[in-house]
Amino acid sequence: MNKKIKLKMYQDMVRLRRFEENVKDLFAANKLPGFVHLYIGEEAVAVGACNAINPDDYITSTHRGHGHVLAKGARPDRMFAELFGKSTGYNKAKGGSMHLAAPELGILGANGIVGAGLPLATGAAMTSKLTGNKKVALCFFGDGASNQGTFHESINIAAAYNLPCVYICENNMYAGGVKQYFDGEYVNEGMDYPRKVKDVAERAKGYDIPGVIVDGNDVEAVYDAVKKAVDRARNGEGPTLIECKTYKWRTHYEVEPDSYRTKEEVARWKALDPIKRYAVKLSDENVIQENDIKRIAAEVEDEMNSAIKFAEDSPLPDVSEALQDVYA
Ligand SMILES: Cc1ncc(C[n+]2csc(CCOP(=O)(O)OP(=O)(O)O)c2C)c(N)n1
Ligand SMILES: [Mg+2]
Repeated sequence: MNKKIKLKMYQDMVRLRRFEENVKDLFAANKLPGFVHLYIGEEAVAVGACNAINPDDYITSTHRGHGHVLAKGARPDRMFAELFGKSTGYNKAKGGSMHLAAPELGILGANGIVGAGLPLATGAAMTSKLTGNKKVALCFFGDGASNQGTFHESINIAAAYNLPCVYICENNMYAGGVKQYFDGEYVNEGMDYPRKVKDVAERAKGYDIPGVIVDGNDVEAVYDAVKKAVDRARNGEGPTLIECKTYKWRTHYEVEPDSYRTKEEVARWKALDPIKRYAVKLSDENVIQENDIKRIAAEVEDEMNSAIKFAEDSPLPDVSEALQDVYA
């Protein structure tokens, strides 16, 4: 991996983190309508994965989607505008946080329906196969979504037709407040957990496709696994299921009480901060110096401040537009 990609991935993770820290503060200040689910702590997954594909490849996302959308190349000013409900947002304020979409960038949408991105990505991969456009679809979804019927139906058809789709499960250990497995020895007695298998990747066996487990807080490990799966998909060898073990630092959605997990558990995962870990690794490799870290932080600060200003200064949509671009 060359130095340029490493530096870009570091900067991208800082951009995702600062975008969302700003969303957190703006939401707390009552400046954003609706709900927000934050991705803080999981940045290595979106950044590692999106740097392993081409700008015109497809992604589908989730209710926790700001990171995927930003990592795939969306502009923070138009993203903030969408969150603020302004007419300059990617979807003229009709998408908001959970339905941010930019098809012109291959971003087929964040999605408020758990598991709904899986058939969309599979359909995009089917388009690619039928038209021969050589594009690959990356499908981000959560551990909870892997218990939905859409997961099984989508992977079944993608496997059967060798579709160019890479299924990326972000196992952040919880679906809402429901723990997916005990973070240590796995003992599932009765109804403790909503899944019998410890690892989601295990389910790949049922579809005869590769199932890979990756440290989701290690951006290069994610990049390598996704690159391999993408090359395979582009060569017509079919889909891969990649399970990234990670953790959400904030609670399920902003302002929900964080009552379902211990402070010690959260602290243990915060110590595995994907951004700090990568800064240490890149300094050890002499790829990055202290002044680069400061420069990147300052650049990202400027980018986010002007993006927020753009959103704040933008007009609200006119009431006459209320029924435009509405299909259902
Ligand atoms: C079909 C459907 N069922 C339930 C919900 C309510 N809901 C929203 S997020 C969520 C948990 C999703 O967990 P996971 O897929 O692990 O994603 P995470 O929030 O951990 O990123 C649930 C049950 C929903 N939005 N859609
Ligand atoms: Mg989850």
